Parts: sequence; structure tokens; C-alpha cells
Amino acid sequence: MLPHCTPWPEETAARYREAGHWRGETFGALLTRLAAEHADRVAVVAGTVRLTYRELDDRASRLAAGLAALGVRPRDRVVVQLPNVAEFLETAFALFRLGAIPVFTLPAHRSSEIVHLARHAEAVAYVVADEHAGFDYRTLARQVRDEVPGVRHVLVAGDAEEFTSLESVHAGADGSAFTGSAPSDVALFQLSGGTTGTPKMIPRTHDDYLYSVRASAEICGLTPDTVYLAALPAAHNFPMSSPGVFGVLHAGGTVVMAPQPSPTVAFPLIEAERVTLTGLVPPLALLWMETAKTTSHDLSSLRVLQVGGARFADTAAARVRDTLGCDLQQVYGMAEGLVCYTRAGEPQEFHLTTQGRPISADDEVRVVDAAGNEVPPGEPGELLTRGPYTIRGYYRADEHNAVAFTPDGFYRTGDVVRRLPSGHVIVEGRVKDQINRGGEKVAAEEVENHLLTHPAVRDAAVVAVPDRFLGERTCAVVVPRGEPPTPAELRAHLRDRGLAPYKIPDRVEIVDAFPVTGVGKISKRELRRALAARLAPTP
Ligand code: J2J
Repeated sequence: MLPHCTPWPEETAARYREAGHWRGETFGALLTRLAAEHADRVAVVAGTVRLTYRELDDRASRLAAGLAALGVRPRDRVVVQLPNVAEFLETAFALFRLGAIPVFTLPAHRSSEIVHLARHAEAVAYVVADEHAGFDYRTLARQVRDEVPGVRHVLVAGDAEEFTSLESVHAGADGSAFTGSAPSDVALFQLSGGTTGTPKMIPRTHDDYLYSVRASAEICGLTPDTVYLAALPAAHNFPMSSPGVFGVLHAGGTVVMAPQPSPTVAFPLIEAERVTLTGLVPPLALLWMETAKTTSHDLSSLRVLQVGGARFADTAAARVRDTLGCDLQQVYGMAEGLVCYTRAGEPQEFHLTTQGRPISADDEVRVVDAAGNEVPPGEPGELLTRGPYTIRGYYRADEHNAVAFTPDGFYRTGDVVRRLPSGHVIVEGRVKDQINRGGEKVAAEEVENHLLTHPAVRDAAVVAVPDRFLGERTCAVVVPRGEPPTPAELRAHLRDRGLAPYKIPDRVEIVDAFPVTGVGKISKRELRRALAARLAPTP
């Protein structure tokens, strides 16, 4: 395995192989197989581009060869920041073919995240789109190139300006003969929602990720007739693998790339491509349900709407069928591994009130109290998990790994759940220092560290405040140094530091001092309580 990653213990790995979870296939080999099995079926639709499996395979091979000619080698890390375009899949599979390792970042990330990741990963290349959603990624690329000299190549989908266009790299010879990396090696990096000062990288192997993809495709009943709309950014673990774009390709179905998840963009695509399945975060599901009431678009092809990434309110869940005319599947997952689904054929109650049960019989789940002891069945506690597709450690993060994992290899999710006798879980809250802003994760410490660099900030704490639409919004509570900074000043400061827009605090509150716990630490619980009282509408 790539250095600085934590492998599964050998006997555990052997058990996962014996059970047939890990089958020794790589994503590169998978595409070769799919191209043989589904040659002329449409694999991906993106704007005016339609690629069959054979074409996707061919383009990925040529891109792999072109990348090799540029000097990209097996195990090299490549930061990939692409929106939902055909090049997303071409690049992913080209890197898999080559055995180079994509670090998947979100289109919303900015220099703060990308520079850190490019350095931490020691990336040799950075792949971006020219523009997307009003943002010019070439500007960001210039900054990354200047600040991270190890990034030797910037490859651009679209108008490359002074950089190399992705299309020109395709000119390479046929790369279908590349053997890529070993199935037990790292295939890709996902990013953690995080709780710490810097985003953590999640190494996923071919064996483990393909298992979660294949099993997800089976659980979701995917077939070559499945037409999946990638509405959320495909780089995120949910639309990538649960079952997401990879699961749909694994089943020989068609992936339709939506450049934006708004009903204005997504509904015409559903109608035109007869989309059968898609996945959303709760606020988007609410927006779609509202818009569906008056839409003139035909959404009748849609069979299942998956909702995950944040808690979907039971009351909203109950309205999916009537408003969108399809079934709801709840998905509770994490880029670190464990994914839970509600499944077709289960009583409605499970679909409407739980976040599903784990993919695998070999997913081990413990629900524990603060002391680490298992709580009685049905009682709330923190979910700990280990299994055939849950990592044993973040990349190059020994210190953090010592707290994020138990000594016997369970990942501490930081989620508070209740487990039903059926194995279904209900997500009730969290103990981690993170804000879940409608599915977008914000690590409090990361934003606090940025705030602390402002000269008028003595101390800062970022906490969640309840929000009817997003579930939670971020609130930065600031103890000023001298004249208090204005919210606009602080936001501009964070933007200038290159923080992703979704991490910029929605509210700023100025206080004289923070409530502290018995040991003198900031009491975020007390802070949230005080804020809730302060922000509550006056009766
Ligand atoms: C409550 N909280 C949820 C849910 C995730 C599938 C689906 C989602 C993700 C994802 C994913 C939740 N109800 N239904 O990777 O493959 C919160 C939990 C969890 C964290 C993980 C997938 N679904 N969450 O959201 O890595 O707090 O993955 O630990 O972005 O999201 O976030 P992330």
C-alpha cells in the first residue's frame, strides 16, 4: 500500500477476500470489462457529449497514455477539481488505468483547501475546468502553481489559456495496456468532512471501494436500464459511490451529468433522458418537492430519490411520494467508509423514519457512551465502525489517527445514533466539532483558525445554529480585540484567505467572553444554547 496509509491487518484482509468482498479487480480493469460487456450502450451524457462504454474506455486509455508521456507515473497524486462533465469520468479512469491517484476535491473548494491538499499529497498535477458556476479555475490554478512548485502540470478541461488542455493530452497513443496499480493499493483519495484545522485525506483502495460500489449497485437494484442523474458534485462520495456514477457504470447503466442540482437544470434533464434514479441532500430534496408541484416537466421516469448527507426530517420524508411520484431511499454514509441504505421491500416506516442499515454483514457497528462502553439496544450513543470498506487511518495523519480510530481499528464517526433491533440506524446528532450545513460539512476548527488571523479577533468559536431550510447554518462567535470587526469585514477576510464559500459563516455574533467548561475549555454546548435563546424569534 502507498506509504503513510494504514492497511487492514493481514488476517482481516484475508477474511474479506475469502468472503468475496475483495475480488482483486481494479477500476482500470473494470472499465475494460464494462467496455466489452456494454460496448455500444451510452455510459455518460454531459451537455452535448454522449459517450458509449467503448468510447469512454478509448478516451480514458488515450488520456492515460498522454499523462504517462507527460511524466505522470503510477502512485503519483493528481488533484482533480472538475464539475459534472464527461471529463470527470475520463480523467478518473485515465488515472486509474495509469495507477496514478486522483485526489477528488469539490468544485466549491478554493485556494485554502487546494493549496493545502496539493502540498499534503505532494501532487504532481492539478486538473480543473476552465470555468464553472461563474468561477474561473485558471485563476485558482495560477495561485496553486505559484505556491506549490511540485505541481508540474495544470490540465484544463476547456479553454486552457497558458496551461495544457486536457483534450491535447488525449493525443497520446493507446494506453489500454497499462496495468495500473495493485487491487490492494490506493485507488483514490476522498476528503473527510473533517473536524480539524485542515481537511484530511481518505485513502480508498480498489478492493474496498469497488466492493462498496458493487454492493451498493446490488442493494439499489441497478441494471443496464438505470439512468442516473449526477445532480450533486460527482467528486463527493455519495454521488460517486452510493451507488453513484461508479455504481451505475458498474451495472452498465447511463450516467447523466447535471452541471447544477437546481430544478431548472435537473428537471429538463430528467424528462429528456428518462432519468430513473438520483441522489440529493435534504435542502435540495425540499426544493425539488416544492418545485415539482408546479413544474411542466415530466418527472414520471423517476423511480427512486435517494436522500442523504444530512438528516432528512421525517415530515419531509413522508411527502416525497406525493410530490415527486417516486420512492424515497435514505442513505447515511461517510467518505471514510460505512454506508447505510433503506432497501426496497422494507416496510415504509423504515424508509420514512430511519437512515437505513449497513451495506455489509461484515460491517461491525458499536454504539457507545462517552466512556466507550456499549449502550443498551435502542439507546443513543456514538457510532463506531470497522469493516471491509471503512478505512483504518487517514493519509499522513498519525496524530489525528490516534484519536479518530480506536486501538482495535474502529472509526469514531462522531455521529450519535440509535440502533433498532433490525439493524437500522436513526441519526440523532453528533459529538464531533462539525457543522452539517445541509449536507456540506464545515470543520469548526478550520474556520476558527482562519478567523484568528484577523487582527481584530481575540478569540473565535464556530457553532451550528438551527435553520429551517438547511437544518443548520454556521455562526461565528467572536471575542474582539479592540473595536469589533463587522461581519462583512470578517467574511471578506475569509474569502481573501481562499476559504471555500460554503465555509464562510452565515452569522457573526460578537461577545465579551465565552462560556467555559469546568476545565476552562470553551463550552460549545453552552454557546449553542445561549445563541439559540438569543436568536429565537421573540414571542
Ligand atoms: C444524517 N447525517 C448524515 C444522513 C451523512 C452516502 C451518503 C452520504 C455521505 C456523506 C456519503 C447522513 N443523516 N442520512 O459519503 O457515501 C453525516 C454524518 C456522517 C457525515 C459524512 C455517502 N448522511 N450524514 O455525507 O463524508 O455526520 O459523506 O458522518 O460528506 O455526514 O459526511 P461525508
